[in-house]
Amino acid sequence: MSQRINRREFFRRSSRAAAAATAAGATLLSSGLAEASTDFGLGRHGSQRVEEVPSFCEMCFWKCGILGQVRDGRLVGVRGNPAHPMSQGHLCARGNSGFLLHSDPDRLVHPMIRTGERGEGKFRRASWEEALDLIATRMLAIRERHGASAMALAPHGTSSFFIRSLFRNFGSDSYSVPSYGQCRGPRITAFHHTFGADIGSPERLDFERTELIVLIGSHIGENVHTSQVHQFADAIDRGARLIVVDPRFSVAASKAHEYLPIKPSTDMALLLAWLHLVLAEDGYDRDYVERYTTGVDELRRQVADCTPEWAAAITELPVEQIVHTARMMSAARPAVLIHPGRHTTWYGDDMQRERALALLAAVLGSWGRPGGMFLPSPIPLGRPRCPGEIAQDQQFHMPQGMYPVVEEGVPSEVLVEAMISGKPRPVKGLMTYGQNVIASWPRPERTKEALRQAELVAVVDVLPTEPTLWADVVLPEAAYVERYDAPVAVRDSKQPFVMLRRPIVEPPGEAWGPFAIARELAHRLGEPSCLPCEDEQAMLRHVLAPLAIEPEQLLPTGIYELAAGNPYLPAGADYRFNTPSGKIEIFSEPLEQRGVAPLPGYSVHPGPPPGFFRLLYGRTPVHSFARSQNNPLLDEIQPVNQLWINDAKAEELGIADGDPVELVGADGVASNPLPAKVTPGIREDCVFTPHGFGSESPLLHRAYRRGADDNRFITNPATDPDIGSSAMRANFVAVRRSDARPNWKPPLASRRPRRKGAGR
Ligand code: MGD
Ligand code: MGD
Repeated sequence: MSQRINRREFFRRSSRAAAAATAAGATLLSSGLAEASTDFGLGRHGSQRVEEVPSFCEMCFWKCGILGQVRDGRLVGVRGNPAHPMSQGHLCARGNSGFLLHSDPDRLVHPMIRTGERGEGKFRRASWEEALDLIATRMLAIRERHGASAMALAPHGTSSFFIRSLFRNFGSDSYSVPSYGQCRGPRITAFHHTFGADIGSPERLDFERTELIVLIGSHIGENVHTSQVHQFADAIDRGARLIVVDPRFSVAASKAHEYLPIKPSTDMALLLAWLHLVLAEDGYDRDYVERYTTGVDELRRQVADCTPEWAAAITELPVEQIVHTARMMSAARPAVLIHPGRHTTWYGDDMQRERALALLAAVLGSWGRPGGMFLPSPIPLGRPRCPGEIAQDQQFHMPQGMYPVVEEGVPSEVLVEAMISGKPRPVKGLMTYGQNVIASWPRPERTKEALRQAELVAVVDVLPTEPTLWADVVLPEAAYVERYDAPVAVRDSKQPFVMLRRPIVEPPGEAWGPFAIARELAHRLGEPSCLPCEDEQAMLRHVLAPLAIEPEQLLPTGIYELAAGNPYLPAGADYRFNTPSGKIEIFSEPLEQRGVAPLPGYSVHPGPPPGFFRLLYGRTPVHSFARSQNNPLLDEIQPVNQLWINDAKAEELGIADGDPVELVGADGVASNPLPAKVTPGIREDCVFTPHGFGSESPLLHRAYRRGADDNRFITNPATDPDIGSSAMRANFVAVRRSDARPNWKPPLASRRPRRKGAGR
């Protein structure tokens, strides 16, 4: 049994330790890890006493608090940090197992230089000096010949903070982030153009006070963001009602009061009909709309014909259910929490679908109101900027009128095209930094083609995932339990706070932390003043300086809580939204001026041809994207993804539950085998599988070719014309039984021996 301490005791011990350290005049950070870990309280791991070091997780991007457990200098486990205001001591399976990344035998531990062909994954060991010199020499040559923006960056994750600054100092505005282009981009831009603010990450959703939750494709429970899952479950326990719109009977759908098994790709019609009903039946928040919004009359005209009958024919949902759910929202307003979704790049009109969703929240009066969407707290954090950085808003030059309201980076499609054809301007080099561009960008074969032609491919990673195979130079980064990162400010929580990541154990081999990698590369690029902090300690002080707190104050618990702002619109006072009109912009003139529809409208998306299904994908609770499949514990729990297929369709195809099956694309390419989950809980026109399986990297000994890679079949992304994000659900697959021998063992749950008497 591990020793548990309650929250008060936790703080008592931590502050006592911190006080003792301060009294002794200890410079905790400069003397590093040893003091840091002994300074924090002791805990237990099984029967062993361990030191516990607070930090935060990076198995996904929710950043839950962890306590790394160290015994005799070895990392033996982690548990949730009870001081973390959001995760409050809870961790998911990935968070609990993530520490095994430290000892993964496949880890990248030395810099490497390619010896074989691109894609072969053949390397020789190199020194850091040689590897960095090679990257710098080629980057400078590319800049010399083609301009700085011909060197592109594909960053993701907390550690890419410094390299992004360095690239902007180098002069390059070519970067592509999946968190925008393949994830949150549509909602970020839609919410900015409506409320003058994003919904944030974590999403500022008021689960604590809501009366009605509406999930449109958000499969909370399979999509595991620990604190959000808890908040969701608590809200349901408390009696909040739940509407779930999903073509698949998801975990969340199983809790729903109203489940709408919508025809995939038709959510826009449902949203427009809901807007029509809420406005036509006077179910909207008239005072709020008059006071805070502009353009409701134009919206009323826009949705005049979007009757429930019209939407029912498109969505294949009953008219009565569309009407009933609209009335549920009107009755619960403003305490209606319409989840904006997170992976929002679906069908190609995604920015507009998110606008429709935002407008529904606006007319129900939910933005800035209890039970709806709350407001952020401003936290000024420093940034070790490079003095020569180009302006943040400088964007990759796109041809006139192309993706007119893209907000962050270059759409991956544009970058890949630029690497292959040199249009609209040449991109000759790519550095991936914490991003798997082969598993995460659509059309992976085209991405490989771009990598094949590049003058430089540099990969900074912790594991040899697919991009490594294509690298000229591989740099091994210290994993999240082994390094400092820039402190992270969480503004999007009712209790705002800052958290610290620090090393819990030494990195294996010669892996380096991100600050050292960026600094050393900066020197070689002739930018010695870039990242103007001497070392990591100075960096921490610099980032925290605007808050007038010292890094030592974060050491005891890893967390520093800040004064909270008002999460709701101030009653009775005027409020100016950060939009040109100062109001919530229902009709958006700025969009219209950029040639984008100022109000959302319906467009038809082609359906699957005969014999094909629409390929839907999503999350599975115990894995993250394509980054966790090599973890031995998570692999035990879930070694392979399953293919959800409708039972009637499966019968037609002669497929039984558990049979190995293959996906077959329009180009005839078949996937690795994966087990079928035959169920009435999915519509007949689509199949579903969790993303991230079927790695093509033989250097990953567990993950290699285990299960099917959804991304291999995303060959026809319908790029959003407004922001260039990759709509990934516009692809169709056939399904057939597979003759291949399954290369997975049964998942843990089905192997566990039954207890005597169980099930009687
Ligand atoms: P991962 O598969 O997690 O996804 O996109 P990515 O972040 O690219 O790949 C992360 C890479 O970073 C891996 O190579 C991993 O080994 C490496 N890595 C992990 N930790 C570290 C670290 O600490 N430092 C460094 N340097 N490297 C590290 C995710 C993106 O994918 C997102 S956010 C979404 S929502 C989209 N989802 C999605 C989907 O569902 N289906 C398909 N087909 N594509 C998708 N693309 C998007
Ligand atoms: P979506 O892809 O929008 O993801 O999580 P979400 O934002 O919840 O939702 C997938 C659901 O949409 C599925 O249930 C699918 O059946 C349904 N769906 C498919 N097509 C349609 C449609 O046309 N209409 C409707 N209404 N529904 C449809 C993604 C989120 O998950 C993200 S972006 C990240 S970065 C995190 N990643 C992650 C992870 O990798 N692993 C785990 N365990 N949790 C994660 N949480 C986060």
